[in-house]
Amino acid sequence: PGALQRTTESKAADRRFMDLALTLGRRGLGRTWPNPAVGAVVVKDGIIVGRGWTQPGGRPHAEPVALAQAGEAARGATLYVTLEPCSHVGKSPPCADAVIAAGVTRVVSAIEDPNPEVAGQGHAKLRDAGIEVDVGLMAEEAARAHAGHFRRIREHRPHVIVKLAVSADDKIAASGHKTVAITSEAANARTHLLRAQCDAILVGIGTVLSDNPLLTCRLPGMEARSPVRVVLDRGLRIPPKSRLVRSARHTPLWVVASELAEAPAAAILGANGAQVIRLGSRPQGGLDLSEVVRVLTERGITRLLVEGGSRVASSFVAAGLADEFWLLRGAAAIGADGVAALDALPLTAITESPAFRVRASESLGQDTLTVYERN
Ligand code: AOF
Ligand code: ZN
Repeated sequence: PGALQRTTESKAADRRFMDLALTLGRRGLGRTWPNPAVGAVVVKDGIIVGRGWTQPGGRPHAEPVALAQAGEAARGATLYVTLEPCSHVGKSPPCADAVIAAGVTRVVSAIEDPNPEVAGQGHAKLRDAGIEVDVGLMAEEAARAHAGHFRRIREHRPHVIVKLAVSADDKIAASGHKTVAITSEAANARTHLLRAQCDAILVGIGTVLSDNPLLTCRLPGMEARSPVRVVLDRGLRIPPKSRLVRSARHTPLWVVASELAEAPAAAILGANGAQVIRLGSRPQGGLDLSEVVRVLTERGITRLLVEGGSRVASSFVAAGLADEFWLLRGAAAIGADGVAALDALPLTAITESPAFRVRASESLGQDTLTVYERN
């Protein structure tokens, strides 16, 4: 084959291996916080000799896992990695050093790590060691996969996904906030998968009082992948007998309250295994969302799922804190007396906003899922 055809073939191969690295990396979503979920593939003479992804809790990093699997075969091989290999001595030695020591001769890296401790120095270190380094392949996909890490570093807040299930006529409940089933099994399974891929899931106290939700991931075999549950509960009204509190020893529960909330209520929650996080109250009384996302970031949360109710969802949207909006629409209508989807805002604030675009659209049984993404 001619040189041109060879380059076309190797470009396609590079894409295929990076795509695999991205798929492997996504396995860690929701489990690696405060670290990003990175994927890595080691390829020698066109054959995959090592695969790795960031392990639960964020360590080991993806590269040493893939290199260990490759062993001696890493010598002269190419490493595909979804984020720049780290150059800093953190809780583990730098991945860049491990890549050099393993004898890798080419690194294909999707994107630079904005972490100021890395920020290009990982790539530089590899180049200084004589390794060929190509940066930028599938960068957009990688930025999406690492959105939580990027926002945490650059904006000091998590990547926020607001999820809302509405009826065919855009209502979330029957009149009087009576709960009705809106979406089917298939849609519920999809949202439980989303829960597993987020670090924390947040609801308002109103939702807890009306629905008594558990907020765990209940897909078979994935129960251990439930996110941290966060309740915005200024006055500590969460009932000690709620399903959330009763399961707090098993799956973490953080209750965000005002500094003015009563101490005995906090003590009871603490005795049940929940953690109470206290924030200063604003004069108008409500919790300040920018404070809420700040404490969650300090605690390491990079991907936050906001599941309602309509008051909480609309306040995240109004505060400009919604990065993705997952709209599940059921097949049945509730009627004009039902509760509108976004408390203070119409749905069109997102669905017709030039600030958002549709990233994906799929049918789930009778329901439809539309994912909006901030431009
Ligand atoms: C990599 N590969 O798989 C991940 C990276 O505290 P440490 O030592 O675990 O370092 C955390 C930082 O390392 C994190 O903020 C991010 O910049 C990077 N994550 N780097 O080379 C990986 N997860
Ligand atoms: Zn590393």
